Amino acid sequence: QSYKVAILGATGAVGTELIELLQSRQFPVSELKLLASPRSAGRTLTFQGEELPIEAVGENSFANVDLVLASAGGSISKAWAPKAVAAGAVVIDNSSAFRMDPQVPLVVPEVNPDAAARHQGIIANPNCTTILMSVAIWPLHQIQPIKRIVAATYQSASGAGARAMEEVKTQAKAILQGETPTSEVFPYPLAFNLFPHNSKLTDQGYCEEELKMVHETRKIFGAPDLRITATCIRVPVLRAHSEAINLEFDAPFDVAQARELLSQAPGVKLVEDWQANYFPMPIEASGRDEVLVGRIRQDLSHPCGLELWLSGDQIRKGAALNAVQIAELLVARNLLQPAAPALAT
Ligand code: 2RA
Repeated sequence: QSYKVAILGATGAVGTELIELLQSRQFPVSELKLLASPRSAGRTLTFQGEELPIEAVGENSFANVDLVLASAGGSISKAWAPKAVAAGAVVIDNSSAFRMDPQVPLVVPEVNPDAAARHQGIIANPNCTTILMSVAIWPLHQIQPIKRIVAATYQSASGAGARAMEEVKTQAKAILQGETPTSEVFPYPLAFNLFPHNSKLTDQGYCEEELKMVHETRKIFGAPDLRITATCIRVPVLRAHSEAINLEFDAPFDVAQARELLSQAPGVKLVEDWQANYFPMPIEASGRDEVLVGRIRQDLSHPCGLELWLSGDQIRKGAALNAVQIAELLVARNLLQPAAPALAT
């Protein structure tokens, strides 16, 4: 069985990673459509050795398409995902547009794969920080329900797209040459600097990025009362997010047991060499599928607290890989039916 797949947002950092992953993971693609904004139309991208044209997304873009992988921002997903579903496609959406819609499953395959079966045409890919944290803490939550999470994130420029990655490099060069860096993507220079995530602030004093971790984690875990707080910081790193996570349980969680669980957890690679003071770093997480987890230790301020540190590739497991793994899950569970071939007229 193979599927006609469309990538909406094919020219973005996540879109190009989706193309690479469909190829490297040998997803059964019978035909690939590359959809983007009109300004990208006409360019080509290579898939399985073939130069494919990038088309401007339009009313007929989804005819006979079985699966759409969307990563072009919330407004594009809102405009086109319902039309793709109406045309018979299943949409895996990387934007935040539908994540909290009760009819839309929010899925991390290592955590809540069964939720995918409840889709009614759209499945939402969680925010990158939520995916990376969920993969790392779910194995612990299964042993002892987590009562409270305190997260601090160190988010790479890639979360704001390919232009942001280029900008931080240009800024660094300018500073090293004694010039004043300029900023377009971010309101402030990121090179040799850091600042609270500049997503919209709410009246609770939290930004939208922080509230995504709160609400999305509760939905994925099916734990509406899970207490979570987050502080999200943009840091001058290219493409991997890191997170300092503090977990509180009802009873003490044995550190050795936590380490053992995470050493075998799906999607996790334990990175800990205490003698060498060697732990997860974004430069080592970049380009990898796994979430690197380490520095697992007893919280010395609370007998039922546990601390851990993680780094994960924001573009890969934080977005494109998780979406492709959801697609693989749909295929494995027969939840993706290829469109009936159009009857010859
Ligand atoms: C960010 N998670 O890092 C958001 C969007 N990818 O900015």
